[in-house]
Amino acid sequence: MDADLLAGIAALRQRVASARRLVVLTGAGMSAESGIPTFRDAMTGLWSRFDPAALASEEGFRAAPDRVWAWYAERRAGVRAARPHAGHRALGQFAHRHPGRLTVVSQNVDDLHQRAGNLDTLRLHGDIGADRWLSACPRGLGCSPASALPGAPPHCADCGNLVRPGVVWFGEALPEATWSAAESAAEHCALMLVVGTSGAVWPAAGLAGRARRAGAHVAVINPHASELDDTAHQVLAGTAAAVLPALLDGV
Ligand code: BV8
Repeated sequence: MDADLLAGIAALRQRVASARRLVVLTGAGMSAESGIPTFRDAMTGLWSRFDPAALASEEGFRAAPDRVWAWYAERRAGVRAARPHAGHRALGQFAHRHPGRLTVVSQNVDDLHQRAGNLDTLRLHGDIGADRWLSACPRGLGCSPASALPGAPPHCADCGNLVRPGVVWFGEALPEATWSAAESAAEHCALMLVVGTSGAVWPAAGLAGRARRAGAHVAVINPHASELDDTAHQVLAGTAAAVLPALLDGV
């Protein structure tokens, strides 16, 4: 790590030690060092190969259910094969040492934070491991899954309703209780760490500004420039797996 980054970490460690409440807002970059591709990183980003609107939206799913289902099946396999890295573990151990002081708010749909010990992570965009019915059952009796054809999403034997991934797609509202808990955490924290997000997706990206306006010190941790750098008081140009342990371990 270069001298600037080390100095930035040393200064921020003081704030971590004194912050009664700390929020860590994470994005796809938090999972990158666990081998899960980010959305926008030019070389590996999923969206550099796919059109997000076509895949991560209800319209896209209705238009091509098998293609979208296959994309999620591939990503689910990647999440199952991934392991939390030292940055996830640093957050889980911090929460264990300081019960009630840390709130992890994640845009990620994987379960790496939970597997590292942050069981109460607020997952704004849902859970890629969960399934739910695409529509309410038209008969109001509850759908009965038929045996799925290979590569196709499961469907209801009676009404044809499709099963979809339990994630929040573009144009869909975030889960209300999770979102309001995230807003409240942002407004009542002394320090917000924004880790591994481009700040491109709303309303999640707005949490950083909300924390700053409420008086929190906001620090971005990202090896590249992001749309939230101007909102932050401090930008640490490093990766999640390297910076978080240096910042949190021993505090
Ligand atoms: C909604 C789940 C309304 C699916 C995802 C203003 C306000 C409100 C909405 C909007 C708005 N402006 C525009 C919108 C619409 C839209 C939106 O934000 N569009 C964008 C593209 C402009 N928002 C929505 O549609 C949201 N819904 O607003 O609904 C509503 C209200 C009421 C009733 C009905 C409707 C829903 C958005 C959620 C979409 N779902 N995911 C799935 O995963 O398949 S979003 C998707 O993007 C992921 O969740 C991802 O986490 C998220 C954000 O991306 P990032 O996490 O930032 O990832 P990215 O690749 O961009 O960046 C990675 C970063 O990591 C980079 O900066 C990189 O440098 C860094 N990095 C790389 N390696 C490392 C690293 N950092 C640290 N360490 C490393 N090693």
